[in-house]
Order: sequence, then structure tokens, then C-alpha cells
Amino acid sequence: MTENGFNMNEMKKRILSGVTPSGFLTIGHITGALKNWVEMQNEFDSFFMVADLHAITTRQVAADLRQRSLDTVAFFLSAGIDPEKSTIFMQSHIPAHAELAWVLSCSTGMGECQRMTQFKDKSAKNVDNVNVGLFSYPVLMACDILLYQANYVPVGEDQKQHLELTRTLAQRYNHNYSDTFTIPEPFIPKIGGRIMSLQEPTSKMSKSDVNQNATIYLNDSNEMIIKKIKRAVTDSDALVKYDKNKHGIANLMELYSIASGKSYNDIESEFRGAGYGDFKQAVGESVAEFVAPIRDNFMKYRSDKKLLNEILELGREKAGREAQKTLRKVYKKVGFYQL
Ligand code: AQP
Repeated sequence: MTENGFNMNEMKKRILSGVTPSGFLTIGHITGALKNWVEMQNEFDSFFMVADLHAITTRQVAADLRQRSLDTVAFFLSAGIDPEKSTIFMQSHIPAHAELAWVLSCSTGMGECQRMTQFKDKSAKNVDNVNVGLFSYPVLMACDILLYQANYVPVGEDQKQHLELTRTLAQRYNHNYSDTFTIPEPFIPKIGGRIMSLQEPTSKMSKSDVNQNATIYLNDSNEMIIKKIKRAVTDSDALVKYDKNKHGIANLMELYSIASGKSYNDIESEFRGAGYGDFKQAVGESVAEFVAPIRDNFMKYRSDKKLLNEILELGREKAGREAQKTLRKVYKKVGFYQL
């Protein structure tokens, strides 16, 4: 077993995960996704994608989306994803995602998509743009996973319902047409803090939050990080003690723990009798120190467009080959005439 609880015997199993390039990545993406992927890539046949097809379920400015997509690849690398070990690719470079999505849409019930809590949440947030893509997003996500015959999908709590639907759709297809898809299992890493908004600590920290003070972006300067943490919403107890009902303080303690490696007990002892001001200063400095090397690496990789394109080209070849294998089987089984 490794630190995160990954089993060394799982070497041949495959994982797939992705990040939507709908904004600049946040510290939550490191703690909740990339940090785990870096470890997982040593044990699994790993596919990591930039989910640009998913990004357009909410309005995007084309030029920004193009930049953010490449930024996301650079962040994968700066967090430690190794293109020699992992397949890194852009979702829109593999047409099989959209092609399989049509096939699976035709065997997905309206009610199955309507039930998804993320659809309800995102519809509420985007009342002027409740589009069909937002509605059928979980079908596309199912295809992302099933095309690569992934055994495991590292998911946060908020994606568990989508993965359950993926399993249902795969089982249905296998039942109707004979075994085609691997049924994926959720993989919820033991380490992987869900980082909450600094301004509304009962909601997840999100890259597309309109309130810039709510989110620590991975390109924020040290000064900016310290300032945002100083402004973080807490409570009036002035007691640095871990209590999941003290949402703001619990979130800052989690950030401090991840950035410094200290346990909650150590943190409570360190700040016994101190006020929130001293605590926030220490959290800010520690988080700034944690983010700095990722930001520096990002600058280095992002300025090397040739390297990023080469990695994406390799990813397109490898992912495309795997995806085509599955799509060909599916087309044949549903009865599409093949030349
Ligand atoms: N705050 C977070 N804490 C822990 N994990 C997080 N992840 C994202 N934010 C946090 C994890 O990162 C992976 C990819 O996320 P994504 O960007 O594709 O989707 P998301 O979860 O919808 O991220 P955002 O920032 O909230 O996007 P927007 O603002 O566009 O809706 C996931 O594994 C996720 O758990």
C-alpha cells in the first residue's frame, strides 16, 4: 500500500480522470485531483484529459477557452503528471467521445438525467442558459470513461452520482448487446481535501466563482494568497479548533494541514490562545509557499507551446487508438453498416 492507500497490485488497471478548462485551476484541483493523479500514475495505466467538450455546457469566450485548455495541460505537468507514464489528451481531439455520446444518449432515460443533482444545481446557477448539453453532460461523462474501458475513476463526492449512472448505462448496454464495456468503480482517495470557498465556506471552492476573493488560483502571487486568506470568512469564536461545523476555520485548517504537513492536533496546539489574525497569517504564508513551486513550474511549461503540442499529439494518438477500438465494437453491435 502507498501513502494514499493505492494497492501496488493494481498496476495493470486503468484509470481515467479530467479537468474542465472553464477557468484557471485552483488549489482545490491540486488537493482534490492532481496530487492524487501524480501518485496514481505510478500504479495505473493513466489517462488524463482536458475536458473541453464539457466546458461549453456553460458560456465560454472562445479565445479564453483555447488559452485555458493549454493552461490546464501546463498545470498537469507542473503538478507532476509525467507524459511518459500517463496519457494526456484534449477531449475534443478524440471525436469518439461525441460519437459514443449519441449512441448512449439513445438508451438513456430523460428521468435519469433529470435526477442528477449537479444538473439541478448548475441549472439554478445558469438560469439564462439551461442547455441540452448541461442536461446530457452525464452521458458524455459516461462515454469519457467507457471508451477507455477504465477500471477506476478517481471522483469527488459530487461526481459519485454521475459515476453510478455510468455504471447503469454500461450494464444496460452490455445486457442488450453482449459484453462491451468494463464496469468502472469509483476511486475515492483517502487523501484529498475538498477545499471550500474562502467567502462562502459551505460551498466548494470553484474556478468559475465570480467572487475572486473566494478562490486561490494557482497563478495567484504570494501576496495575493496571503491577502485572500486574511479576508477569509470565519466565525466570532476566535478559537482555532477543528470542528466541521466551524466551516471557515475547518477549511483554513485543512489548507494549512495540506500545505504544512501538520496534523490538526499540532495546529490546535500551535495556536492555542492566539487569535485568528496570527492563524490566518501563518495559513497564508504556508499556502503561498505550497503554491509557489507549482506556479513557477507552470510559467516554465506554459511558455513552451511546442512541448505542450507534442504531448497533446502523443495523447491524441494513444487515446484515439484506444477510443476507436471501443467505438468500432459499439457501432458494430448496434447495427451500423460498416465498410
Ligand atoms: N475545491 C475543490 N476541492 C477539492 N477538489 C476539487 N476539484 C475541483 N475543485 C475542488 C476536483 O478537481 C477535479 C476536476 O474538476 P473540474 O474543474 O473538472 O470540475 P469542478 O469540480 O466542477 O471544478 P470547479 O472549479 O467547481 O469548476 P466550475 O467552476 O467550472 O464548475 C474533480 O475531481 C474535482 O473533484
